[in-house]
Parts: sequence; structure tokens; C-alpha cells
Amino acid sequence: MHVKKLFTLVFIQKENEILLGLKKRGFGMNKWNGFGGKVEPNETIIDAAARELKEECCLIVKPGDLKNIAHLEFTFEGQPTLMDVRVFSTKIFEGTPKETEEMKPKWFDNDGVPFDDMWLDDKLWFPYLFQGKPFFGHFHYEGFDKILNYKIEEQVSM
Ligand code: 6OG
Repeated sequence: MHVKKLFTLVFIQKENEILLGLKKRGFGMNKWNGFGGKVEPNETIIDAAARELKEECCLIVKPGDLKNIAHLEFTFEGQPTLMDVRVFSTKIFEGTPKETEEMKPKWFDNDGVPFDDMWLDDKLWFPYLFQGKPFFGHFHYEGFDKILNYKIEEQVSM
């Protein structure tokens, strides 16, 4: 049995660009990723997603504008935790991305995403994100640099 921990992950998109942040500390340090973190007790997932985005890059989104596009699960060989990550995207936001203690934000062209400096799973599922296809993914890692097995299933809706 795994102990589930709930996380959010938000991708801000323009027509042909995506905003990523370089994680400056903690889990996933030195990797580019969307913006997100742990859902606090007594907080809805969508409120947590908007809060983490603001804390990490100072952008404001209305929770209602966040579209739930994926559900990701991560497990790590020999570890009890299952990271249950709810992924959102939106093109509607206010403000200009600003660097914070946690993240250094940068816009990337959709065909210039820096997969070599991202979690290994990202290159497997970004095509679904770019095509706007909702999906469920489970990835089982050994350490942080090897995926032992995974599955990705397209969903009719999230
Ligand atoms: P904090 O520890 O900063 O939240 N996350 C992952 N994202 C991707 N793309 N791949 C993974 O593969 C990930 N594992 C965790 C979820 C961690 C943030 O990092 C995401 C959260 O948004 C293993 O509070």
C-alpha cells in the first residue's frame, strides 16, 4: 500500500509557447517544470493550484479558468509515497512572470521545450498536453533518473 500525497501542477500557455519554471530548491531542483506543490488541508485542489502559481511566479489566475488536463501518479522503487499530481492548464492569466525564491520562469516555444533538463516522464506526456487530450499517467521510477515502467491512458474527460 502506498501513502498518497496530493500535488498540483500548472502550465500557462500562449498560442505557441509554454511557461516553465526552473526549480531553484528542494524536490526537482534544477529541472524545468510547471508550477505547483502540495495541496494544504482544508484547501480545494484548484485553489491550491492557483495559490502555488502565484507564490512561485506571481501570475494570477481565476481558479475557474484552470482546466484539469491530466492526472499523474508517481511512485519510486522502495518508497511508500505515491505522488498524486493534478495537472491544469490555461491561457487566461494576469500579470508578468517574476522570479521567486522557488522558481525562475521562462517562456519556451512549444517546439523548444528543454526535455533534457526536465523530469524524464515529461517528454512522454507533453504531446497530450499540446494536443489538449486529457490523460492519466502512472510512472514508476528507480531513483530520479530511470523510469522502470509506466502507462499513459487518454481520457474522454477529466
Ligand atoms: P513541491 O515539492 O515543490 O512540489 N512533480 C513532478 N512533475 C513532473 N513533471 N514529473 C515528476 O516526476 C514530478 N514529481 C513531482 C509536482 C513538487 C512539484 O513537482 C511536481 C509538484 O508540482 C517524478 O512542493
